[in-house]
Amino acid sequence: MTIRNIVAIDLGASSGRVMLGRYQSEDGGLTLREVSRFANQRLMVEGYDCWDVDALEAEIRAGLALLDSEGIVPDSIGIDTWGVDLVMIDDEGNRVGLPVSYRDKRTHGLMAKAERELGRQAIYQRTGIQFLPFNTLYQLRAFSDAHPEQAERVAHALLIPDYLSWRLTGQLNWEYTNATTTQLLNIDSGEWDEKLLQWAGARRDWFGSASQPGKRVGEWQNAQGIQVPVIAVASHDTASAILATPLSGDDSAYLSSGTWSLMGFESRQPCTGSSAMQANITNEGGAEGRYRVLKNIMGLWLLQRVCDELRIADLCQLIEEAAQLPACKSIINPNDERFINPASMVREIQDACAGQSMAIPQTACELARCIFDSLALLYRQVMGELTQLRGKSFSQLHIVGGGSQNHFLNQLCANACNLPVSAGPVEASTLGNIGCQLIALGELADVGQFRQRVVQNFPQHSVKPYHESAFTACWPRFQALSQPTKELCL
Ligand code: ADP
Ligand code: LRH
Repeated sequence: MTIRNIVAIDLGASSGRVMLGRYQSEDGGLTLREVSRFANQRLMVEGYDCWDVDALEAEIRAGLALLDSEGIVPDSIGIDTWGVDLVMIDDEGNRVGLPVSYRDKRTHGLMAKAERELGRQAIYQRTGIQFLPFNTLYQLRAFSDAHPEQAERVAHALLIPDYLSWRLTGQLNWEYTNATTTQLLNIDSGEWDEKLLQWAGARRDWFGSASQPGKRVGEWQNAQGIQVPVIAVASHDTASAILATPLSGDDSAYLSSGTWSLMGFESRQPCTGSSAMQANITNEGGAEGRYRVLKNIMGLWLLQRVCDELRIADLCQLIEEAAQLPACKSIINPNDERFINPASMVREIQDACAGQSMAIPQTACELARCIFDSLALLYRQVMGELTQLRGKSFSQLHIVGGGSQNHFLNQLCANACNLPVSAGPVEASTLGNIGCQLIALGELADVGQFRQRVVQNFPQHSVKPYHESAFTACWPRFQALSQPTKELCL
């Protein structure tokens, strides 16, 4: 029996984990074991909202050391994380500036400035990437405007997974799927776009050419001096999640549900026409030349913040209580930019409801119900945009990620979109990370074969839609509400 031990380091915006995948070549059996799990917390440094990349690195090394202490030598290691954020280093390998988070306000106004100076259509045609105010394009401009003396010292700009794999191996790499999230990669050439880099105040030599997922970047050395290959997987967590989503054909859509909800479909061709731009649909890079045609929805971030503020420890009970409440008493547009990082999410939701003369949610479960109904309505809206773009309806929606454990929200989503839902796998990003390594090691032929292994080893939960009259009744109101609000993506 040949067993492969594959380590996936999977960092989401809310938590990170070191996971061990054990794959049996003969029967295709795949199991997952959580080696360690840790919170990913942002902290204020010098007035900036930052990631604690040193703490994350320490957690990664601790997880690898745990495996070491068990005598497990991995066949390979892969790292995936959230997109768009980066770390700068000088030519001696010291960090330059701070690892600022995409939630920081430093990019305020810069997306509008770029549109004025370069043209919205020109930026979209060059990149095919949605307009999000925190894209790396705007983050780099914020950095170079505020700290020109630091920009002078930069030798390399590394996205978070590339930074962490450099810390483990000493080798530089710029992985393609995550590079596309920057809005700096030219969609036609696959190279960094000189004009956009120039606008951002970034030098071309800060970046190397983007590498396709599956490249062996270097080696990490364990305590016994054994060299373990580090593979640059589809290092954008959403790319990894989609890689592990068992899409059952061209008519399947996906919803990667975590801090963010990423709803879309897979395509061999990008969708960069005017209706795609109008709807702010993105074309992020996927494995094997596929595009992830999708839209960002602000997702369970709203709930995470409410739970933190109200110190809710039992999420399952909160969901259960929210499910008992009447539907659609208060609704908001979750993509309103006011929810990106408000001082208080509870107050922001209450103010948004008051501003629309709606019932003001007071308790944690009323707030949760408002978030769930509003997300479901936004899912319906985005599903409509995707359907229109494709010119063909979908027959199924796959919900993956931590949020797929929320059976109540899965049901609301099925009802709102009027589509059968298949929920799971929960650890989709981790699995996609492992899948890419198995392909790189020659254990599996391609993504299609890996998805068969996902179906074989990780059961999914089916949800049938039923008619929800409250959604039908408040749909016009939601549409009216989401028109004039300042959308994160518009
Ligand atoms: P990220 O990768 O962005 O950090 P995850 O995919 O880990 O996010 O998903 C985190 C979300 O999953 C949480 O915000 C929470 O709403 C949801 N979640 C986690 N565990 C459960 C659970 N047992 N039941 C329902 N929802 C859950
Ligand atoms: C989800 C995610 C998403 C990005 C956002 C920054 O974790 O990677 O795909 O848009 O974080």
